[in-house]
Amino acid sequence: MKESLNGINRTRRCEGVTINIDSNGDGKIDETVNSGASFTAYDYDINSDGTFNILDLIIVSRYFGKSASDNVKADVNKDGTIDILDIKIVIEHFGGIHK
Ligand SMILES: [Ca+2]
Ligand SMILES: [Ca+2]
Repeated sequence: MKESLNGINRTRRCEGVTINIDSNGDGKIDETVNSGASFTAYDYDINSDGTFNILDLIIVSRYFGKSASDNVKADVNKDGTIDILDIKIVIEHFGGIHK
């Protein structure tokens, strides 16, 4: 398990993420979302245990599609919705630690 984690990109860049959405599968981009947000390490340690791992990912996944009012920490990029952008941020920091 540890070896497989070594292959994960552990970049700590804290810039927004851009996702193109083709909701009807016609090959045309219907919507482009750019969070444009900046983050602190604390923001994506959802369970506040000092590490970024599957437990944080599970929490965000559990609230997928819900609003920030359901779990303010799971809305990692603070855009009001818990969605793929928040999961992406947690994955980008997967395996990291902070103090
Ligand atoms: Ca954590
Ligand atoms: Ca969000």
